[in-house]
Amino acid sequence: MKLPASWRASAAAVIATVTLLSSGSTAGAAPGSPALAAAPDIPVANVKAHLSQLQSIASANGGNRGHGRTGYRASLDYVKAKLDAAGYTTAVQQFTASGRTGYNLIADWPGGDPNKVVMAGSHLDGISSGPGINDNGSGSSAVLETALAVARSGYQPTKHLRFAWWGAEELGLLGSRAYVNGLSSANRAKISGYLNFDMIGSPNPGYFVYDDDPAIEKTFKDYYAGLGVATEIETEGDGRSDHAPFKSAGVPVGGLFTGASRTKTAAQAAKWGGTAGQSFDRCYHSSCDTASNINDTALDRNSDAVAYAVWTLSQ
Ligand code: DTR
Ligand code: CA
Ligand code: ZN
Ligand code: ZN
Repeated sequence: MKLPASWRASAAAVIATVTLLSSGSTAGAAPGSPALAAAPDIPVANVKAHLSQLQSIASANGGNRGHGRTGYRASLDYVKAKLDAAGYTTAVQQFTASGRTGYNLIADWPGGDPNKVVMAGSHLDGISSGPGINDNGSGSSAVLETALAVARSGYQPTKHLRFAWWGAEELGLLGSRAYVNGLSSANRAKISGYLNFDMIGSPNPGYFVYDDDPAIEKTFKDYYAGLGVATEIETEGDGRSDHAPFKSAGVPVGGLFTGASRTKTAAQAAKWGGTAGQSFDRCYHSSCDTASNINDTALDRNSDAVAYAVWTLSQ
């Protein structure tokens, strides 16, 4: 999906322009924060509170948070308000897809080396026929709560932190593709890694790690090894979520996934619990993907994994 020529000059310029027009403080954390900090625990209750808000938003907007519909923009406004209040510099990037206006939300944490940007993102849109809570309120809420934890802790990493919530993923990764296509090659080269979180709270969860960039993969595997939880390589996601445009552009990528419509095997149930012979998420792309379609343990573990990776890869 091509952006207007004026945008292709430099996404940074576009975002900077939009940033100037948007609210959002530029107040960063106090200088002198500890350089090597351990990631905090992410309270799963906070993540679930975001999911509850997204559920309410869907319920108040025709039952969905789909691209081009009021529920999507209300979801973005909810996330943006939290980030603006926490001191992020936010920008809303607009694009058109399938004749409807779509939006990406980009949030920069002030500070860090602008030539070494660590990004964490998730698609905020859902399907048009349901609330999209696991797919992908789960990833969006975990990334939001991690960003808020950065602000709460006053974390000042060596690298620059940027968080993103993508529009129109369900139509073909259109929001993240628009963002990557809009980056100048110089700005693209500044992104040292992109972490993607798409379905990380499946009700019958597996623990899958993307096998793209080895260093990012190891970071996630180290985290789960510390928990004593086995992981498997994610094999069905290539090209199916928002890491794909970044990978195509040469950016190191990684991420986590708890499973969709594939069936959990007996061997997987033996190591992870849950129900063998049943889908990891039997409400995938269904109207039953509601706030009750979440496994809290998986959501908690993966939210903590998001924070662990952001802290580890930004120091
Ligand atoms: N979350 C799905 C895309 C998807 C399906 N399988 C995987 C595996 C790994 C990452 C993403 C996916 C969607 O948005 O439709
Ligand atoms: Ca936690
Ligand atoms: Zn998804
Ligand atoms: Zn989906």
